[in-house]
Amino acid sequence: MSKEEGKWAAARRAVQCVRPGTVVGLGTGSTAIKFLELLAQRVREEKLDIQGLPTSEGIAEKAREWGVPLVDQEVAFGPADVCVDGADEVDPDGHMVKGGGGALLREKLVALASTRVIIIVDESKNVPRLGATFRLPVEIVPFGWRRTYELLKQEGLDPIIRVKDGKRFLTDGHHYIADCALPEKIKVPELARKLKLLPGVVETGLFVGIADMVITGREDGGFTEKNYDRSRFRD
Ligand code: A5P
Repeated sequence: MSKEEGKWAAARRAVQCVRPGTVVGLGTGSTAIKFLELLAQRVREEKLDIQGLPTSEGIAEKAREWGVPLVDQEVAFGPADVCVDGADEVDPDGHMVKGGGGALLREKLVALASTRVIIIVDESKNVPRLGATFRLPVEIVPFGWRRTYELLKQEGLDPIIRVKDGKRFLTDGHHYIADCALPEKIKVPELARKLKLLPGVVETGLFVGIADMVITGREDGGFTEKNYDRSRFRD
């Protein structure tokens, strides 16, 4: 029994939601990769006819390795019928922090090009407020990064430029990530909009009103599902 079992339980439920003849958004992270493994199994064993729309180079590579056909993005970018992805935090309104793996930009592009977004998490990801357990990843352009960093600092977000293997972490889009601390009392939709307006900010890991359903897998192998009406958050 572990978090891992919770992730598998959520992934098992999500893979049942995939229908033949559809395009499936493929999320990134340790939970989403479990979903991909199960999806690949269905492709192999049931000859399930789907095409994947990957959210990172890493997940695209795995999909190819496991025999899951991918959409040719030179021809079309989705739309995907369903996108299945993980999250770092989910609040009671279904808003999320994502980007722990650095794939937030592509994850948001694919989620917003999907008819239905299913989020798969273990119980540790459900939090009373965003920022309770995780910093908010903000993707910024390397050019002039110090200025963007200062602007984030002025917002009271205590940014830390992400470092991996002794070097500044680079996303698939060759950008930096500033991991930010979220103050206790924030209005999530307002902050998401405000951060997008800062020069140098490419995207934020705040996913507001994007999840249609959150599947939480439990350590005992069971799961719970919660549905959200995301039309409430469309401008
Ligand atoms: C990747 O950039 C992230 O948004 C992941 O979806 C998120 O970090 C969840 O990852 P795990 O499933 O590994 O916790």
